[in-house]
Amino acid sequence: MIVIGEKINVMSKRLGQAMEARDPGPILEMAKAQVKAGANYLDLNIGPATKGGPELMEWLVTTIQSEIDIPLCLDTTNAEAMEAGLRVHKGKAFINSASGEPERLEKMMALAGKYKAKIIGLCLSTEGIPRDANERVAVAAEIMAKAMEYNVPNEDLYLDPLVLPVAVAQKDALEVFESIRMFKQLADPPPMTLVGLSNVSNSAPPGVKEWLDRVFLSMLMACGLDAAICNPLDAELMKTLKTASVLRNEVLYSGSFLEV
Ligand code: THG
Repeated sequence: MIVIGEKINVMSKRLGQAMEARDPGPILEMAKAQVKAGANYLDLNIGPATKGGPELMEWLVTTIQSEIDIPLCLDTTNAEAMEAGLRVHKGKAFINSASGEPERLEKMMALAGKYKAKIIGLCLSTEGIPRDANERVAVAAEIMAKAMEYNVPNEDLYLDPLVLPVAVAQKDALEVFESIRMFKQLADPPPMTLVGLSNVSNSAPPGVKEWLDRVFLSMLMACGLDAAICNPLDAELMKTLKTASVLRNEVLYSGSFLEV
């Protein structure tokens, strides 16, 4: 199970300001905290970054990788910013993300082929947000076809069903479980699966949101989920993940598995 730390985000007031000021301090501090807590990758979310996106992404990638040896998940819809980050990235990056939207799909998949990166395929199209598992699978199939065109192997393609907040789309969680199961049936070897976990608890109050994230993660892991963009600083979430990994026979059981 792959953990991608979500906390370096332009929407965060403190880190958004640090990005704008090119102040490495708060960003490196958050990067190190997430790695210490067990993140395998760090998501760098700069949003659409219409102004100065390439410079910002290049600065973030080099700043973090000059101090910490960890691969990154470059989270932007700006293809120029994506390539600027990939050009300086050490190791195998995640492109976050392609979608069913034709221009974004073409550009991002071309970058995945060129840089041998992993890529997230988000189930979102020009038709909008998919309503159920079938609509998600339809978008996923288009993304898989494009991946094949650019020689991106299924082991590097992470299909994301697009998680919606339970507060606004309660029935949708069931469609997300079904999507994960269906994605795994689409090809052999199967594509990988990923979610943005905390989307589910968006706008939920503190004390509730952590439980939504933890229980949702364990249910998704029962469906075969391979990776999550999530908050590794929630120690209980990380224990949930570890326990589910034992039950999936991926981590060896011992009476002290939660301590190591
Ligand atoms: N799929 C993919 N990428 C993604 C997402 C996804 N990237 C962005 C997002 N979704 C995942 N990352 C975050 C990062 C931070 C927070 C949530 C998701 C976060 N949320 C606060 C909360 O929930 O309380 C604040 C939210 C708010 O501003 O209201 O910090 O789905 N591929």
